Amino acid sequence: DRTEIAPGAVHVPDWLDGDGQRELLRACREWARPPAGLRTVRTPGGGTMTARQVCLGWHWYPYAYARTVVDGDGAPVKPFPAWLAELGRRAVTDALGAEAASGAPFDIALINFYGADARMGMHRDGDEKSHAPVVSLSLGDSCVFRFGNTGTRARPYTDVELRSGDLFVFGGPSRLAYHGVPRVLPGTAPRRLGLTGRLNVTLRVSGFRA
Ligand code: MD5
Ligand code: FE
Repeated sequence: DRTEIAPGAVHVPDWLDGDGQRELLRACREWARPPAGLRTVRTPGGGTMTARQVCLGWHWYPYAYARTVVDGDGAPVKPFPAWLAELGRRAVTDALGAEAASGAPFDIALINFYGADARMGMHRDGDEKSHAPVVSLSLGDSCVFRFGNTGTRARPYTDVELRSGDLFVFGGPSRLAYHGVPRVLPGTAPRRLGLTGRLNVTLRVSGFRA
């Protein structure tokens, strides 16, 4: 089951089965621990993001990447594991085909945790040097994911409900599209997962020199 929302933007519901979701959640809980653990992101304008975040491979802070948590405890960013790169390659292959998955390996993960009231405003992800596809995996509570346009932050939007286990891949002309998470749907997580709130794991190719 695979739906192309826009050219290169593919939603694959239920891509991770229950065991796959539990395994990824377990890893996220390890990554969330200090040092270089889950943190609140402060924007240059003095605001704070409502989704909290932990990074692997490269540390994102608005609006650049570093190797240490420059806006937090200063610790070296946690390594990006080989198994996660393999998972990402499988995801791109399933969504867009083997050719789309043949480039440089994934080397960044941004993991966002959304409580019931967290949101993410419309933005584009332009801080990576590579324009390789981005992989998004959702765990826990469902959310409304808003997919927009490349040239403007404004409407029209396509709203998609993302559920625990869903895969979304943003490639080709959709890589630089505006997108956001206007709301989380509290209490919709699978009971057996044992997660209150929503986790999103994005895998990216930096295009930076090691
Ligand atoms: C989320 N995270 O659900 C989303 C999933 C972020 C972020 O937006 O920046 O951490 S990733 C959605 C995404 C990534 C790259 C491109 C596009 C969407 N897109 O072109 O629509 O927490
Ligand atoms: Fe984004």
